[in-house]
Amino acid sequence: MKHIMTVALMACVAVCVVPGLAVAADLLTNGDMEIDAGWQDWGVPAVNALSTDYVHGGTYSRKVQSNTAGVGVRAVSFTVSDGAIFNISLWIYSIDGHALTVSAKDGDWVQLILDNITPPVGVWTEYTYSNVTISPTGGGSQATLGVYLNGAGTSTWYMDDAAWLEAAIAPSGSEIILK
Ligand SMILES: [Ca+2]
Repeated sequence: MKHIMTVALMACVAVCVVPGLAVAADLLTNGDMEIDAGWQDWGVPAVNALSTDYVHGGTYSRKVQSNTAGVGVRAVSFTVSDGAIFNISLWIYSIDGHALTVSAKDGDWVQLILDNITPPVGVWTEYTYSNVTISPTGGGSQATLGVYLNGAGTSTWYMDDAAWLEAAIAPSGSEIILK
């Protein structure tokens, strides 16, 4: 037991007190879609609601129905820092396989991600974007992540387990001090 505690303490010395070692923190509000908050209309979708129809994790997902190109839902705006690097991901379940667009904006509302996808029907699919870098002046409070209908038509889809995480930045050797 003493040995285990010593190892744990050493791990904490190495990880917990090293300045600059990034710990991933999700900047999205309600990324797991478990409550009715954090996701607002982008345009005027027919449906933007908490749902239990199809769920990736937990009890709820967010149901979206859009009948208009460019219309869907997005995360309530949040703040990112200049030059920050993020790993962004979300899960989508499509009822009809209609083309959608995954879009992310930086803190100045400049496009970060613009990914036109054709989600498969009836299966949860993860979309991941690694090492997405905010420009040296791209910080600000308008960052968002959203999904909208790509092109004319109508589509119903579900979203769950979205995350906007600080990318872990490996410290240089000189920053690690083991005692
Ligand atoms: Ca969920």
